[in-house]
Amino acid sequence: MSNATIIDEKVLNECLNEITRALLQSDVQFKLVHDMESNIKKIVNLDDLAAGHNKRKIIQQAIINELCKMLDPGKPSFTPKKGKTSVVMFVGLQGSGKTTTCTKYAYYHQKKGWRPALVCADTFRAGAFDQLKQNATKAKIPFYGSYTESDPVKIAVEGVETFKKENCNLIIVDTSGRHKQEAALFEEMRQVSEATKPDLVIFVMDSSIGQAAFDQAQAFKQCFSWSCNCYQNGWACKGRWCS
Ligand SMILES: Nc1nc2c(ncn2[C@@H]2O[C@H](COP(=O)(O)OP(=O)(O)OP(=O)(O)O)[C@@H](O)[C@H]2O)c(=O)[nH]1
Ligand SMILES: [Mg+2]
Repeated sequence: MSNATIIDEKVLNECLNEITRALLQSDVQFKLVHDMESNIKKIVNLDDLAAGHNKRKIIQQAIINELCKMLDPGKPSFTPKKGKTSVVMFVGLQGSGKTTTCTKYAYYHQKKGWRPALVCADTFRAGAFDQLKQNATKAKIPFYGSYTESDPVKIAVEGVETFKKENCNLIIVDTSGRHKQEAALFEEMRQVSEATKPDLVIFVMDSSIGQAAFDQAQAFKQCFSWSCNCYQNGWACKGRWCS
């Protein structure tokens, strides 16, 4: 577009095609890309623009707005409340970055004046507690976990209670993962969340998984929002199949 002398329909279409192709190649959902393209075309009406208008700038702004809209959930992000203890639980498949992100989240809030603490409710993977301990020690954040207890729900509850007594106002519960979406993992997440009543559940995933993020996020979300607890073929039913 920078090289074109006249900005017309053809130049705009070429520009949008290039953006569309890049997004589709990066595995962005077709509907999102299609909606973005038609919204930009609706906003940028080249025929109605008077000669004095800077068409390049108008197109550029419309594109930026639409790209940002794709990532905007439309509501403010969660912030812990002053004078209250918030519990935040991290979930995700194995190796998705939960433990690392828990520490970053705690560190970020510590710098902002909160009193965070980390609870290791991962009893599934060997070395999980040592990993959280190392991260927490480095970031100077109190932590709770056990080398011997095998019940994640018990550890989570004990950890939350301990830190509530110690006046921590942001208790972060790290949980275990599995290499795929498994009934056992969802059941464990449901139990930990029922026992600790988190104010926020954060789903962690690798940004390179593309559209699979949608199915994974939805599968985890169903652990927390439906009432039926049975599993069918490894999937949480959550009222979808049972009466
Ligand atoms: N490049 C990159 N690597 C990351 C990031 N977050 C975590 N990792 C790495 O990914 C690997 C797994 O991270 P963990 O935080 O242990 O993941 P997890 O979800 O807690 O894993 P499990 O507890 O086994 O389920 C580690 O080697 C991390 O160093 C990130 O944002 N970028
Ligand atoms: Mg972990």
